[in-house]
Amino acid sequence: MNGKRYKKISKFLSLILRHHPEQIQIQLDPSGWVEIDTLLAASKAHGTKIQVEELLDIVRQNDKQRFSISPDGKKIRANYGHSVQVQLGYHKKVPPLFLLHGTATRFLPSILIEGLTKQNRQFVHLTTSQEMALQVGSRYGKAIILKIEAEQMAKDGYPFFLSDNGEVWLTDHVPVRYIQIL
Ligand code: HQG
Repeated sequence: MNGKRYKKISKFLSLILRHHPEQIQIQLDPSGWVEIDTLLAASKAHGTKIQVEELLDIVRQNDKQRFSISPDGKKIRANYGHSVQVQLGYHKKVPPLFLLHGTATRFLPSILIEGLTKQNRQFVHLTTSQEMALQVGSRYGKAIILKIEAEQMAKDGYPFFLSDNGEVWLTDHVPVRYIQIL
């Protein structure tokens, strides 16, 4: 297995399937899916040649299960992280008592005023994994973990969705009163 190449392709797929399908002149359907054949042909035409077996292997082995293949095996989509408008069709689900959000200390002043907002994405992303929260926060600077009173939020009527990777929780906005600094 070529780890470096797989990581590069995974990043490419995230870019195309979450943010900029137009960069290789493809369109996602309203639920974020695209035909694998269409994706691979367009990728090739734009200089990124990926074999179908390789794509399937990357989806299977992906450390964060970022992508799904449709049940008929013909389409692919990203499981979370979108900035493009898609209807993922996830059902509301009661979250665990607490969820975590990794961020950078420099964002704290603003977060403590506005709460967690989705920025460029369609949702605020939360996790149960301390390790993942740390890693996610450190992408933007000195990492800090916020503990979110998720179950209470759900009781108060805020919807939560669990992405198809089984690990990333999605919600629209986390008001300040549900946020604790770990
Ligand atoms: C911060 C990764 C100022 C927020 C992860 C974050 C995730 C605020 C940044 C997924 C704020 C947005 C998404 C406010 C939130 N004021 N800053 N009011 N509210 N922020 O990248 O959650 O590896 O859009 O704390 O695992 O970091 O790509 O979101 O620091 O699941 O698959 O604004 O991406 O997955 O950053 O990451 P992002 P995120 P992948």
